[in-house]
Amino acid sequence: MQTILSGVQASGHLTLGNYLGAIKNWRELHKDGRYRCWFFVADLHSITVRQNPAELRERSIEIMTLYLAAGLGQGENSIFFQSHVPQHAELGWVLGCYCNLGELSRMTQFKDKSGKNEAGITSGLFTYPVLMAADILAYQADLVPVGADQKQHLELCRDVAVRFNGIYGETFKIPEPFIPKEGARIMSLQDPSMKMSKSDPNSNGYILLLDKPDTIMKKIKRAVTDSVGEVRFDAENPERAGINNLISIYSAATGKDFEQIAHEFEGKGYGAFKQAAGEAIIDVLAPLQEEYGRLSNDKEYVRSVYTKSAEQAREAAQKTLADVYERIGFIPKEER
Ligand code: ATP
Ligand code: LTN
Repeated sequence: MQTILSGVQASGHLTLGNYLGAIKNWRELHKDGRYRCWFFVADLHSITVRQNPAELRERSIEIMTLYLAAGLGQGENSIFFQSHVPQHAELGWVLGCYCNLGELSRMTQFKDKSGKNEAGITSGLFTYPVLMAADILAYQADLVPVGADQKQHLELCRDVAVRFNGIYGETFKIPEPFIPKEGARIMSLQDPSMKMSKSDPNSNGYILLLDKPDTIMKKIKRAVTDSVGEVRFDAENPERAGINNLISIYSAATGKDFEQIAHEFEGKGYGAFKQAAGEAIIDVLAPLQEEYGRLSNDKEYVRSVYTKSAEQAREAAQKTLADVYERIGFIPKEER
């Protein structure tokens, strides 16, 4: 059986980008039944930028509940909080000693985020990809389903794993990214040159998984388009980035390809298309929202899942960590 692992930061409410780029594909891979899956709320990662403690707590539970509402809790999966498994941070320390400053300096997410926040660039924001590598390698993951923005972090993870294996012998499995064909990079509805992000200060830029139907429709109707007025995906023209983004969203939400969509809306203009896109998103999110409502009244169940899962995660990650420590030359602990 192959192993799948992925996580989302607890840095905001989950967006349609997180869903179409990541969680929807986790669910599809999980349903496939061929994988042992580990999904976690990356709370350790989210403090690389300052978080309010009460909000962090609330959002962490919200994300966990959304994972379960998306159906990830069924079967043999483990769904847990990263901070409940100390092995992530321990392995992160080790891997940081096999990763060069130059490699970390090239990470575009670091450049983007530190550019926005020059006053408070922490070393945690800089070494974030090392912790992410530890998350993945601790479970010997084969496949990591993420959006396109995480591809570079995954390459770094692979490089560090190959380097470590080169020095100490086969220790880590080398993971592959799984990036979806449609939905891998959903852009902001207000500025289609930026990715849709849960930490965007402009709430019209994103659709949240828990947005009400009328809010979703309003945000889609306000989405930036152009004056061409033709519903056809046109990668060549940067002015069409807004409509291209809406077409990608519609495609990921309905499974229709770009040609079918162009045909469906031939001669119909943006008004009719936006109405259909809004409805498609509302339809995709409705079952998730309904299940979320049910599970948020069943806190005991949610707690039981993440508690049991963290135990399984600690056990699996400890196996890798013990092997790593031994190979490095640390003295084994006497277990009493
Ligand atoms: P932040 O804005 O705090 O950086 P984020 O919304 O970018 O957060 P992450 O926690 O960094 O979210 O991402 C979780 C997962 O969702 C990752 O796999 C990421 O690739 C995917 N993802 C995030 N935003 C998008 C997007 N706009 N389109 C497609 N996938 C996305
Ligand atoms: N860096 C990811 C979140 C994340 C992750 C991971 C994804 C943390 N650890 C391990 C996949 C595997 C992000 O989306 N910003």
